Amino acid sequence: MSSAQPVEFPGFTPYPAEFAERYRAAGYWRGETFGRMLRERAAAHGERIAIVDPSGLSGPSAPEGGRRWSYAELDRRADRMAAGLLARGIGRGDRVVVQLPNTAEFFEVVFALFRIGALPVFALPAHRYTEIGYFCGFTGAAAYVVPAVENGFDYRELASRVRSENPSLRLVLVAGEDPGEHVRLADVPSDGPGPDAEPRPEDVAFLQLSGGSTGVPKLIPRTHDDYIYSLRGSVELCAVDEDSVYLCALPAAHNFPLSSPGTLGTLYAGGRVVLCPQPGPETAFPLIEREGVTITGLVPPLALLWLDAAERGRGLAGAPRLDSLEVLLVGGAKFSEEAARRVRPVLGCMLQQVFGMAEGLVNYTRLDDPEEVIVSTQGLPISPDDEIRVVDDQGADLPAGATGHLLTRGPYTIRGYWNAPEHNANSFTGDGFYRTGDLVRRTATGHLVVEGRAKDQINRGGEKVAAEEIENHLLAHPAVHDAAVVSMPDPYLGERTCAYVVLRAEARPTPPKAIELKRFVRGRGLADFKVPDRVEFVEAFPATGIGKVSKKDLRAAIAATLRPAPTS
Ligand code: AMP
Ligand code: DBH
Repeated sequence: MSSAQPVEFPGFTPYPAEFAERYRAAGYWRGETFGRMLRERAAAHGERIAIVDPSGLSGPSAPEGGRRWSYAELDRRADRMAAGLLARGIGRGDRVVVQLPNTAEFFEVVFALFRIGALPVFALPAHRYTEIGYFCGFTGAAAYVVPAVENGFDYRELASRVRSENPSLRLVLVAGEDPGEHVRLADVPSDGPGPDAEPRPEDVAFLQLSGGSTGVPKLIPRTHDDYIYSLRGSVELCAVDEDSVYLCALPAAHNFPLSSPGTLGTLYAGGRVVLCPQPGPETAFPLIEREGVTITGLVPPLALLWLDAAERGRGLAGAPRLDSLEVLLVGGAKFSEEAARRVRPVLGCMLQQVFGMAEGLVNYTRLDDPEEVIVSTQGLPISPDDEIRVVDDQGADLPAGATGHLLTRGPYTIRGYWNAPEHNANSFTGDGFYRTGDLVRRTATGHLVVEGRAKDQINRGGEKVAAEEIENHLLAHPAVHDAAVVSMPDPYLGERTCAYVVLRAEARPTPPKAIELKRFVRGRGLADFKVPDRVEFVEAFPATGIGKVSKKDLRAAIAATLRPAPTS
């Protein structure tokens, strides 16, 4: 098989040639691709288990304890799936929206697409009509892969609706026994010919999603070269090797469990991935014991749940033993120092904080950092060539210790969102630094501490909500004149969403109830985590000096409302 001719991928901002050369010369980009990576692992590890899937998607014939695919089997399945997809007209450069739960099929499909050079678009199981319709429309997706029914939601119906509205969508594949009017994923694999050319390492391998801060989610093009470098770096810093067993408890498509070091990092290292169908301790703990899990990653609210459950279970007869667990990664949102200190004594493993973003840059505390550093910072970048700038509002560089805007550029950080010239003008500096929207401070050792956020986003325990997106949905309600969505403090999730609403004059005599507005937003077919947690009606918004809505004042107002009244 030859390396393919370049395929035009309009809308992609490549790394400038001098940077690409530098990253290759430094040995970061080694010309690897995901397709070849799996082939090489299958040659090296053959019968070793790559993926354990304890879930029920596999039907009644599933062996006890679920399915176990060796590297050789995953490799073979990816080939057969690739051939089947090709036969059904999915080709190089095509976009395929993949919305699968934590099941083995996710990897079969994704590696098949990597081999073809088709691009997975990594949707989350929580996404609904609004998001999926947008992904399919904006990317001109050729196919959409879903489970049948998961957590009571029928994805086949969603697929039918999205398909009827998107002429580009030629194929809907259903991972389940009853595909409805669509095609059963299990009927796709074939022994036909594979792709006649391999994707190139510098090609875009997939589109990841941005948590975003604007009305429209942005798509993040990641190349084989750059992403595999971030895997290699992560694997080294998290000490993942052939003996590692990674529990994927968060949704597999999210960048954190995918790559930090995540499932793909673990497969890169020749280790074993155990898929956890639900992230709660009642499901995860028994799996940790049974499968000898050594490493996993959690967002802070889940880490708190695990800590509490482990504390309750300690010493109880029959409580699952977590002795095999060596490293717990926590990231996605700020992990409080207080909770961080509990990890080692309660779970008996190392804590590794991770501060990352789907756009690229990932920071880890090092396993040999002093305890104080591990509990109080969000780590150091993966690469010596991750350029970090902390700047003030005017863009002037700040010294260590000062809090400012984090800008970054490096060997695995994108140079632009896909097909978004206007956003790119705001999100990147002229010389290619990504404006993360995070407010950070550097310690004397260079460790980053996340101090806050400048971007207009609510971080709901790791699930990101773009204020503008929800405001737009509220504005579509006939009674709503204006809306401003802000974060409110929450002991469990860190932040929740509060929507401030100004009603139209004509709606004031019979104002809608808060619940009605929430229902309205949910009814627009939005991921559940984006529905406002609280709605407050006001006559007008507080204004800043130049007359913009002062979200700072709104945040202060809701925080004051929620604060318990002083007792003295
Ligand atoms: P996303 O753009 O959805 O990939 O989310 C990335 C964002 O999550 C970062 O820019 C931060 O705002 C936030 N984030 C990720 N990890 C951490 C962490 N360990 N501490 C604080 N914020 C984090
Ligand atoms: O929140 C994130 O997006 C995130 C957190 C930790 C991430 O993308 C990552 C690690 O790679």
